[in-house]
Amino acid sequence: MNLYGLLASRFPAEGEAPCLILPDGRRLSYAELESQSARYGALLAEAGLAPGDRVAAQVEKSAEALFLYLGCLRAGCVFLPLNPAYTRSEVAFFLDDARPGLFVCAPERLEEAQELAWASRLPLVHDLGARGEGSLAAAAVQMPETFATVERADGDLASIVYTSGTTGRSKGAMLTHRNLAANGLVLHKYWGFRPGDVLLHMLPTFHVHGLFVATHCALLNGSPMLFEPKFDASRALRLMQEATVFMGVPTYYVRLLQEKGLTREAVAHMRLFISGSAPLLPETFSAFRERTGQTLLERYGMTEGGMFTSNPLEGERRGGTVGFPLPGTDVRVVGDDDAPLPAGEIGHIQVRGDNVFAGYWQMPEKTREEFTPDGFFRTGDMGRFDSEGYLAIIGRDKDLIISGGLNVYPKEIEEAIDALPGVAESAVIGLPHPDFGEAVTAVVVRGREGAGLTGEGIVAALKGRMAGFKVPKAVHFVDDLPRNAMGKVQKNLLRQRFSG
Ligand code: MLC
Ligand code: AMP
Repeated sequence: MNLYGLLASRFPAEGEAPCLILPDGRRLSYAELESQSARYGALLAEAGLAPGDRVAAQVEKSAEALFLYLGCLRAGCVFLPLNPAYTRSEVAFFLDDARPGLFVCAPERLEEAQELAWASRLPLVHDLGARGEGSLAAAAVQMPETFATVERADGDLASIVYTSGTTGRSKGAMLTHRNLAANGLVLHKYWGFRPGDVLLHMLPTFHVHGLFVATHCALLNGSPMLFEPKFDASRALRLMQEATVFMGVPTYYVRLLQEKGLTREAVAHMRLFISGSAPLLPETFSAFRERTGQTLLERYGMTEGGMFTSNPLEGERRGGTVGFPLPGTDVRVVGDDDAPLPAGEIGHIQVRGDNVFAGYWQMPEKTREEFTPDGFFRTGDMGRFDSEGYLAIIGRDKDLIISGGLNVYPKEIEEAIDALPGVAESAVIGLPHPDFGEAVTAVVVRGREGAGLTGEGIVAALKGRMAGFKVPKAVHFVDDLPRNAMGKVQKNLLRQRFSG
């Protein structure tokens, strides 16, 4: 079934029920969500986009951006969200790889978008601003308020979300209508969504966490969302007076804890705080409980399949763990031979289920490598089940840094640094950071012409070439990189040397 059809089947009978409550005071009802998403669906169809065609959107979070996502589902198109922080060259790669039938950009980047579209021979560009301005919304207004949602089979694609690749190039994770529906239904039930819930939505909508996990739960519940453009700790505290559920990455909780106003009284209206996308430090878990009397519910997931495990709503939410496999998801911890390990032993985490993605866009080889013969996806995370079935994430066997909930693949940054004049070689590592959890850190060896090279110079050279969250927060210089007998850089030694 079309995922939109499933969501709409849960919308409140009372069409005037609020769906989006925006910072400027606008309140958009579920009836408006239906009519607006119809307009966007009709616009895509009229523009000649067929089911299966991709729609790339690099836009700020807004009600209109959500209409576009839902309109895309309704027209059977495949939604491809892109972080607004991505630079021209990063976007060029995604457009070239996914070949969307429509690229929606921010108004201030329209000229750049048109150049990119021309270079990649894309047929259509529109712009959409944070306040709903731009040619896309202007065209949608002209469209009818009703649109027959296109039928889709379970295995048809609903979205492609790019995740960085270990080779430095991103891979597009193909998510089907079934993947998203299955995960949405399970989370809605597991986290006990109920009448009266109000979701405080401060996550970005270019990723799985904000776009699917948070939004689908609210829509399946017919609940209002306080739909905020970005996370702001003091504003979050104010809005929690009206909300019941909040979802965030650990950085949000670290920042909330810095607010003097975070007290039991301030969060008395809230019933549930969920954390994920990066490791939650035990001290954050404990401090939050001490200050608020509320226990964070930590869950674990990935772009390639939404959520895999969760701490329980009822029963003990155990700090330092990500809880139990969700209903419908098989989760196993295996050795190097893919054979399951007993509880207590550390191994590779693998997952299987209706939520697990259909593969990487146009990468059949890579897709095959990442699945076992019996259909489990290799997450690249290392973990251990305890005797009661709680899973703890122990580390990663992929070279990945997670900074403020955003993934950075060191290889991509190393390639960019190595290409700078005066650099012989580099290694990029993640070091503990009080706000972002991990901070991207570069360790650089100067080359023959590198006497004048400085950390500031390297940072300045990288800015503008890559999204800001990938740019190293610190640069250290060394004479040589430590290597093992195989010639591989020993990043653990660098982490030991430079942390603290
Ligand atoms: C922004 N900056 C970051 C950063 N975000 N640096 C490191 N890590 C980050 N995550 C940099 C900018 O480049 C800029 O640098 C400066 O910080 C200020 O930018 P900003 O946009 O004003 O920052 P801020 O609003 O404070 O954003 C930080 C943040 C945000 C943590 C609130 O990144 C965020 O909302 N992260 C959540 C991401 C997320 O949704 N992840 C889920 C992925 S899904 P300069 O130098 O230019 O000033 C997933 C699956 C799952 O992982 O399990 O959920
Ligand atoms: P992404 O590719 O952005 O979806 O990031 C997915 C990765 O985030 C996972 O493979 C994990 O490494 C990490 N992750 C998500 N949730 C958690 C969590 N609760 N604890 C530790 N790591 C997590």
